[in-house]
Amino acid sequence: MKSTDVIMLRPMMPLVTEALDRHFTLHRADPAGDADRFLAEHGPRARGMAVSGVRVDGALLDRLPKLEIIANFGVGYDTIDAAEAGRRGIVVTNTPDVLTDEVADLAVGLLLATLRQIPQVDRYLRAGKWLEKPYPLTGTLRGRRIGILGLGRIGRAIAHRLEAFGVEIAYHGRSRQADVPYAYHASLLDLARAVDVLMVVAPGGPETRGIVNREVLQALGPEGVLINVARGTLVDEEALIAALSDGTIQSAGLDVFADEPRVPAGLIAQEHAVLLPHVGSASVHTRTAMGQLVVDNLVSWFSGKGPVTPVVETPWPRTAP
Ligand code: 8YV
Repeated sequence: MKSTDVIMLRPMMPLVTEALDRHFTLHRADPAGDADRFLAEHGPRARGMAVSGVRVDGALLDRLPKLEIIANFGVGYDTIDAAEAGRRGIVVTNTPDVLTDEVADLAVGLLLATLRQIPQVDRYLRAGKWLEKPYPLTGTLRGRRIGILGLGRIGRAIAHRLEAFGVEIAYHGRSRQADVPYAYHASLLDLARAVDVLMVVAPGGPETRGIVNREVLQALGPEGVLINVARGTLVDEEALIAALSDGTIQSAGLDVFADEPRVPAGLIAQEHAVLLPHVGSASVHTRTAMGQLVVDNLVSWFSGKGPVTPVVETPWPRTAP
């Protein structure tokens, strides 16, 4: 395996880099260097690629004629054209399961932080304002109806946690799921009408771009709270800024943004919103497990044992087209 060429277009965590360096001939692009030259030099021989947040489309794949596998760091792989990879016989892998609990924990934490204004209350104390008067009373989770957009692995883990809080839970996704006790709504708009918290946990990509739009926010209503731990692209950020500014909804807790790490000034200006820098999976424990799964996928593949966690677009064993 050591003679197998693997490329890395952007820096990844040391665990991944060091392990890939041990197992393969790893070529790492210099972030300050000439990407085009790197691809011209190493692209023709690369059989494996480890990626994190790199856009992988047909034009890039054209430069990687020997590529067999793309190992993505992250469960979401909306930056990768996996269907195109599949057409070319390239396997794409992601890092499911190992981050489910971490992201679900963070989502619940973000919900509570948003409703009870935990960051704002902390800022209040530090500014010495408690000496003047108590912090004003906040909103609550009590009596809330929670709508989950995307009842996949993470959505289910969030719902499972929320059951313990004694709140009503409903969901919307591509299809009704027979094995859950939560109310299903066939459209996102119907779900938004039926709840006052919308938790976004669905995948990014062209199919879901901007689906949380002005109409959905209006349906959520003046008590409404939007929580997003999935991808910023699902939310029409301009519509959200307007909805937060004019009271169409009450508040938002966001871990993800459409153009990370750039966050619109219109969102930063919303004192009552809670904004996090995409940290859903960002604990040492979970990022280590994710990094290890990236390595395991590449090692397994080049040992002839197939991918560990292939994505649905590139199933393994391969199914006939
Ligand atoms: C990743 C994520 O850590 O898994 C995902 O889809 O969004 C995060 O958990 C992130 O993509 C890596 O930067």
